[in-house]
Amino acid sequence: MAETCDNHDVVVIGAGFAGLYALHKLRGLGYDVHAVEAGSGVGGTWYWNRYPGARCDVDSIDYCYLFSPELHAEWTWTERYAGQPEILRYAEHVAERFDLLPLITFDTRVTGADFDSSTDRWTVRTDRGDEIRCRFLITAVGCLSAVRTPSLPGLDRFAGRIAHTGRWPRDGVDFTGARAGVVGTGSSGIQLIPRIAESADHLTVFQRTPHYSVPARNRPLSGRELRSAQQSYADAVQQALSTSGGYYMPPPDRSALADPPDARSARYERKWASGGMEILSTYNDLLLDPVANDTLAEFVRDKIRQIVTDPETAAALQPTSYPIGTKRICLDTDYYATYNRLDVTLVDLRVTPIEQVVETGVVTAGRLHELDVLVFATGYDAITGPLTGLGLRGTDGRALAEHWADGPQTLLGVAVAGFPNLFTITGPGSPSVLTNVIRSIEQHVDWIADCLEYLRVRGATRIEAETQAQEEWTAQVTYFADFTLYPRADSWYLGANIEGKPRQFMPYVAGLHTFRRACDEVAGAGYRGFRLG
Ligand code: NA7
Repeated sequence: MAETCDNHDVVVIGAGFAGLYALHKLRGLGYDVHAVEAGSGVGGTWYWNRYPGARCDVDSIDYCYLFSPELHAEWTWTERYAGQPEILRYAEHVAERFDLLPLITFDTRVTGADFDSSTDRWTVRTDRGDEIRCRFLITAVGCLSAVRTPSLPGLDRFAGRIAHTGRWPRDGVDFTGARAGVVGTGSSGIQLIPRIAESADHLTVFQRTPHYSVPARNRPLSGRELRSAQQSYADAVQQALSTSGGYYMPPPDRSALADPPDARSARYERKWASGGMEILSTYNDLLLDPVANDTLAEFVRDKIRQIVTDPETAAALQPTSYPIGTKRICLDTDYYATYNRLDVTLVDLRVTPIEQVVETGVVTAGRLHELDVLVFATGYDAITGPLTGLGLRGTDGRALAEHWADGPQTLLGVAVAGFPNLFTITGPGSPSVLTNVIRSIEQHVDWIADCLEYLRVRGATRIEAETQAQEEWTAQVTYFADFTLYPRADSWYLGANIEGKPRQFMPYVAGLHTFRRACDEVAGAGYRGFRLG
């Protein structure tokens, strides 16, 4: 944006799935709304994560918008789990179909924003020197967008190519004949590793913590499945309203400990054979009871022992330090079998940590692993990182990062005390990362839009979360999490992957349906817990 644009009703930061829907919804209600996007195109996560093998871990027939029946009817997915290029095409299609591109300024990063209490307006600053004023500011920056590269000693000396999965170069990385290294074995690493192994001369995987992974069993969707999905729009809408994850999954009806071991294994085998994270809903207590949980964890460990032929490598790949499912379970295609290739080496960093990076590679315990390309699949400063990085200042002049120095506090995940007229789609305290995120996004945006309408009708120009209501909501998020096994893993849900980050479980675990009810109750009570002016 070359000029300063005054007086938008709403500025949206980000043009991923949340930003696109916010633009469409609010323009439809007559607001003057504009988005600022750091990338050169729409798609957010799916714009940046172009690494080989990048793929959704939610079924594609669910991982799409429901706000438009026409869009739902006309789009055809090709695979059970859509790959990054297809999801990006979908986001681009949505932006074009609903004529959203003129509302977006690309290649522009928000660097700060201040609220002026005398005018009830935000002033947003960008890295292009713009100042944009708006009544309402909506962050649509995603939960996994602040990439994190470990500060390994000597990294700047490395003479080869470096890439991060979350900022993959648009022109790609050629692994043909290369000696490649991957640091990190979460969802991104597990998707990427088998694909690099196919073309690299040699691949070295640097693993700190083994993650649990189950087969995706990705496959083309049949015509029958697609017709059925397209015809069941009304069911999908109903499921969005009534289910915990925002889409249908058969509800488990009993404890893992109610079945004898043979019957239990047979059930797990069926889920393993059909693939996907549904294996976690085989029983109703897998995320609640450590003994129940360990039956599934042991089943997966046993699979690893069966697949990986070298016993030492198989042992290093078996997760034991946290309950299965308490870090997001990974879906893979041939991940464990990749370690049977002679040109793939696993380095267990718990035994031999990285000492330094040198010009020619990575040194662990005095041994040099020579590399031409070094890939970091080392994740994100999740959920809060994208928000604290925006430079937002509250009415007291303090940055959001300062407000959250002891852990994030929000009301319903979408509002922060001291930051009037700010809405944080998928913020901490929202269920989004434990659900089909697009369903959560649609709920959040619809709720925000209703809220703006409520203010407009009353001629109000300001809304702000009350501190006490925010404290109660944040306490409730922790209270629900403590009923589960989630807090037992050093996961990004807790901020545990970032040194010095306060350890606080951030997602709301009680499900999207319960969250929706809580949000509707607040709205129905005249935005209880918010101060309007
Ligand atoms: P994740 O799931 O946060 O995984 C990051 C991986 O990188 C994980 O294995 C980390 O090990 C590892 N890591 C992080 N820092 C280091 C250092 N310093 N040294 C070695 N290894 C390190 O990120 P992803 O991108 O894979 O997935 C993010 C989400 O995207 C995922 O949950 C899905 O929702 C989709 P650790 O476990 O911390 O020991």
